[in-house]
Amino acid sequence: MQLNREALLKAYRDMVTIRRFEERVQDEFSKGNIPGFVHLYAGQEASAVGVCSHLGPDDHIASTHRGHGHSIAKGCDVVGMMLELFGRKGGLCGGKGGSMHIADLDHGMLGANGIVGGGPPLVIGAALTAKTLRNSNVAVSFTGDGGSNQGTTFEAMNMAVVLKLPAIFVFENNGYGEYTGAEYAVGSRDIAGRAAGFGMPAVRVDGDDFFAVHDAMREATERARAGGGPSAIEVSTCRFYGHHSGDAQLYRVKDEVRKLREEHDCLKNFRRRVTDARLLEAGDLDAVDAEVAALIDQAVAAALAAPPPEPETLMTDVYVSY
Ligand SMILES: Cc1ncc(C[n+]2csc(CCOP(=O)(O)OP(=O)(O)O)c2C)c(N)n1
Ligand SMILES: [Mg+2]
Repeated sequence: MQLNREALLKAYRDMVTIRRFEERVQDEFSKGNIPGFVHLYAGQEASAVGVCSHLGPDDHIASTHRGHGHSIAKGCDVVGMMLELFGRKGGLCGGKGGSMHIADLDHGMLGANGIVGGGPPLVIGAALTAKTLRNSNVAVSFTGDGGSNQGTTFEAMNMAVVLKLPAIFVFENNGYGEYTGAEYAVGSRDIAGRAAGFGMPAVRVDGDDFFAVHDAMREATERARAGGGPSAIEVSTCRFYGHHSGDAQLYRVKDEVRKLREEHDCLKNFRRRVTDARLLEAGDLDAVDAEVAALIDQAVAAALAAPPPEPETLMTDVYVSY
C-alpha cells in the first residue's frame, strides 16, 4: 500500500522530532539540566514510528527504559515530556517520574519502564481487556534484545498465544544490552525465531527502513484486529549514543558509531527514498525540520522556565485508587 503525502510527512515529522528531542536531551543532560539517567533512542526512530503509525489512541503500548521515541511516536506531548525530564511542574507525570517513568494513559502509553522485561506482561493485560471487550484494539510491547531474554517476556508470549490475544511483541535488537553484545547474550541470536517457537508468526525486519517496519506492522496489526492472535517483529536497529548518556562506550569498536551514522541512518534513508521516488520534495522535508527545531526550542525554554513540583504534591500521583 502506498502511503499518501500526509502520512509520509507525519512519519518524517515524528522521526525527526524523536531525533532532535534526543540530541537536545543529550546537550541539556551534559549541562546538568536533567537529573537522573537518560537512555537515548536516536538511531532507532524507524522502529517506534513504523510501529505506532498503525496505532490509534485506544491502542496501548508498553515501553522500556529507552522510552522517549516510543512516547513521541504514540502521540505524547513533546513539551510535557521535556518538562518531565527536567523534573518540572507541568511535566507529563507532574515532573515526578522523569525519563524512565513517562506514562500517558490518554494516549495509550502505559509507561516507560526501568524493569527490563516489564512491558510484555502489561501488554497481556491490555490485550486481554481488548479481547474481552471485543473492541478491536491491539497492545504492543517494545522490548530490547536484552529484554528478549527475560522470563517475563517468555511467559507473556506463551500466554498471548494460548489466549489468542491481540498482542504484538516488537523486539528492538540494537546489538547491545547495556555493554554486552547481543551476539553473546542472545543464545540463539534469533529473537524472531525464538518468538515463532512460542507459536506465533514472527519476522525480522531492517530497522534502517521505515517502510519495512511499517509493512510488517500492518500485517501484524491487521491479524490482531481481526482476531488472529499475536505476532512478533524483530527490528534490527542501532543506537547512536551509549547505553545511557555519559556511557564512555569502550566496548564498541573505533568508528562503529560514525559508520552507523553514515550507513544506517533511518532518517537519511527515508529522505533519500521519498525524494528519489518523487513522493516528497526536499523542501517539504526541510520545512518539517524547521518546525521541529522550533518545537524543541520551545520545549526546552518551557522546561527551563517552569518551577519544580511543590513539596506538598510529593505523595500525590503515587497510588491509584480504584
Ligand atoms: C529486571 C532488570 N534487570 C536488569 C536491569 C539493568 N538493565 C538496565 S537496561 C539493561 C539492558 C537492556 O538491554 P536491551 O533490552 O537490549 O535494551 P536497550 O538498552 O538496548 O534498549 C539492563 C540489564 C534492569 N533495569 N531490570
Ligand atoms: Mg539492546
